[in-house]
Amino acid sequence: MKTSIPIVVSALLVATPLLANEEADDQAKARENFQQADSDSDGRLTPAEFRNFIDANAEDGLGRAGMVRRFGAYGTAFERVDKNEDGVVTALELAAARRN
Ligand SMILES: [Ca+2]
Ligand SMILES: [Ca+2]
Repeated sequence: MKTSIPIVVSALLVATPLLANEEADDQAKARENFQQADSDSDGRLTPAEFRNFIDANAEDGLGRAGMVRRFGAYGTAFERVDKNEDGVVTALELAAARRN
């Protein structure tokens, strides 16, 4: 029964896209973009890292990122997301901003 685990895994991979809604898909992309933009991997985005994050999200057509990029409104977007005004943006702050 060596093959039973790979079969279960591939069945899950096939089923997942049917179960996932578009929003969950976007969130997964945004999470991936966050990790890539977070160049020092400290889980927080500096304004420079945030800019890369927005650009990546804009490429993927996520949320308002395209608009932020078009208008070069990175600073405004950063300030809006950085609720505790500590100069870095966490995944939690981004999640909170998405709900608004
Ligand atoms: Ca960082
Ligand atoms: Ca913050």
